[in-house]
Amino acid sequence: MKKLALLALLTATVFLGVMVAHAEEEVLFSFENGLEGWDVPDWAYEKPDHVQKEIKPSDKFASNGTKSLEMMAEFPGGSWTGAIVEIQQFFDWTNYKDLATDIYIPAEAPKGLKAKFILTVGDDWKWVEMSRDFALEPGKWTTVRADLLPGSIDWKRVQVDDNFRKDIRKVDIRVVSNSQPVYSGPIYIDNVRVTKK
Ligand SMILES: [Ca+2]
Repeated sequence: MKKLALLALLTATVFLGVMVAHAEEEVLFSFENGLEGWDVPDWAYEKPDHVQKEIKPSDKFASNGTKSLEMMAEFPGGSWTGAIVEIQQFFDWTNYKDLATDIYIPAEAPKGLKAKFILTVGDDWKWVEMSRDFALEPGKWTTVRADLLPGSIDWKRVQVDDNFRKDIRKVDIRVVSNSQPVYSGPIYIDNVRVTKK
């Protein structure tokens, strides 16, 4: 009987372990195999207030594995400018609670750059920006994280519900200089991930 109880306890422990593992993060893009489908949208090359120059895989910095996406940008200062990268892919994130990525700018880069996610959602391809942004710390990885749960207030002018979560069509990451700072150089993006509920 004691053996049975012990077996039951062991089984329960293993089961619990599996449950905990399920709550972990799931890496979507780590750029270990190139750009993995990420690109700069054509319109962003045509708009003068968009200042990304080129993107490529890099092994200079990584927050997951050994490689990341390097985006070169030239923020001139004096007005709003943004640098953007995008993946066009369908995602159903009904079973996930948040979306995150890590962004690195070199130690010699200025303070003041800010980053956020933008999603394209649903049949009408609605452009949905985050309602807040994350200040990038020179010389450090900064995690940009957005709540995906129903009722989330992380997204502008949209009701986050299961319809929103299950029909994501594009994910964009945008780094912005709002008049300040001036910066010409690389921005490294890695470890785009979602966390299970
Ligand atoms: Ca990586």
